[in-house]
Amino acid sequence: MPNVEHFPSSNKQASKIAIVHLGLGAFHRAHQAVYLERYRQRSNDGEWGVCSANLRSSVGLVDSLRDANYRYQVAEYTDSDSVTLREIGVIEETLFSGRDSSGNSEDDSVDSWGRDREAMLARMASADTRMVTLTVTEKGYFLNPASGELRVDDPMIIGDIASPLQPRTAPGLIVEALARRREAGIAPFTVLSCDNMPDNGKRTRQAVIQLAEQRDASLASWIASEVAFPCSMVDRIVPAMTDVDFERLTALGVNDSNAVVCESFSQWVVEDNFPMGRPSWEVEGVEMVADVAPFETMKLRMLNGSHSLLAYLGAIAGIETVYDGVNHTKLRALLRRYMLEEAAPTLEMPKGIDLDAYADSLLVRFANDSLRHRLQQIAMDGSQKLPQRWLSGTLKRSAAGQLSSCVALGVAAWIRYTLGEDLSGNRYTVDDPLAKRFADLHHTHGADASALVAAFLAMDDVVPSALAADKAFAQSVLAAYLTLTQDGLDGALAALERN
Ligand code: NAI
Ligand code: CS2
Repeated sequence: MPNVEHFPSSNKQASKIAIVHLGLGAFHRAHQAVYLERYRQRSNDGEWGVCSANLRSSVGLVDSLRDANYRYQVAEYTDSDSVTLREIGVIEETLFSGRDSSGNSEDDSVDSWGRDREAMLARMASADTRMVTLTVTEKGYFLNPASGELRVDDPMIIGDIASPLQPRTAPGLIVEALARRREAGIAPFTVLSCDNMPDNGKRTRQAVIQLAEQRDASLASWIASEVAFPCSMVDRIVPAMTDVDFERLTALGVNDSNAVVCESFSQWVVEDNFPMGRPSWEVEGVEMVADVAPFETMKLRMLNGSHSLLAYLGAIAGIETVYDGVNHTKLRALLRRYMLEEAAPTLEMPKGIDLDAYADSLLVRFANDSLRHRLQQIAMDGSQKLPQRWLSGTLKRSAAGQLSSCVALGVAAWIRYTLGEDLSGNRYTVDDPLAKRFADLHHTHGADASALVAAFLAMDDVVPSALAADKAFAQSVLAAYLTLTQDGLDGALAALERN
């Protein structure tokens, strides 16, 4: 039995709702909500209650949190010997605007949406709301991952352009709520993205302004001049809950279907640009800085880049979790090599940041024996993740004439992963907005590895064309793909060691 520390939620009166959060998933419950709960308890500041909403999936969570009077438990594990249980009570309302589907359905008709959409828009347009925060995953911004431009040809965005008063996307809801505020003479809220994207504030701004331009140029220029979109770097490993997690919590006396398990580590670095005010959350360790970019790039390339490397190589080799992967001696060595030789040298960090120590600390976090972080979860949405995790850094190295062999192996594993079948022939679902395109490429080129690799590298909305044109890199991806498919993971890792 681990050592358990309990922190009940405060019994104070409900806080005033000043934050609307879009994307009520596991991460929001275990990160932002925890910072706000701790802040509320320490400061007695009841001004920052949260209305947390889902846009297209997990209606069950929205309703069951409401039924639980918006209280739930977060279990923070240092390791299997030590856990902190926190009750969170900072969420004051939950809403659901969309329809519960796989979340990727492209044929959702406008009519099937809208349960709490008006309530959400009213909440966002209310003068009490000072901040809208987001964790809607990378694909929830509808941006081309390589160029950062709004995907105006996406069916969901087409729908929001055609029916701006009944928006279905996060950018659409923000544009409509801002239009209502402008119309009513209410100052705009601040928009804070907490998703794993480079320049996440700037990208959110791009999505919102480009969508607003489709509707009303003067609204777009009002947003451009009046709305703050600070960038942020968020970090805490919060895996999707499994049956094993719920069983462990039950053994600790926690019977809560809305509970979340996470690591004890947590970090939040935020650009200090909040014209409508913000909680003084720095008392809880939130780092308020002028420029988030170096920290964000470091985390995306080192932590998330390692995660994706493990995810694709591990998933096709039948390895289930990050913990299992990092305990595979050769995979662990690959992660170290990738971080120190191919990620760290691409970073420009402020003085005092020790990237060797950062790499070591990440390997310790990945080896947390209480987290069942499934590689299939991390492998999801690769088309939206790989540009910032691997490819932007690799492009920089390529321009300097340097070959990135670990990334080349990762790209080969990703291509093989998108077949939907591991190296032993076990099938799984490829969860990615481009899954259909991947399937078509495998169908057309499956018998010709060289053509298949070339076709994947030619997807210029994922792979920067200058990198695809680097012959040494393309050759290295092809060689790794052939070794992986012929000699398996061990063969590919042995071949890399010889390089
Ligand atoms: P989750 O699967 O528990 O929740 C995903 C959330 O995104 C749900 O609220 C879902 O409704 C929403 N969503 C998905 N597609 C959407 C779309 N197209 N439009 C609007 N909403 C959409 O995932 P979790 O763990 O909450 O992670 C969400 C995001 O948080 C990640 O993609 C990442 O950017 C960020 N994050 C997660 C971390 C983690 O360890 N779980 C750590 C750091 C950041
Ligand atoms: C992971 C991240 O799911 C993924 O792609 O790499 O969610 C990772 O767990 C977090 O960024 C850690 O902060």
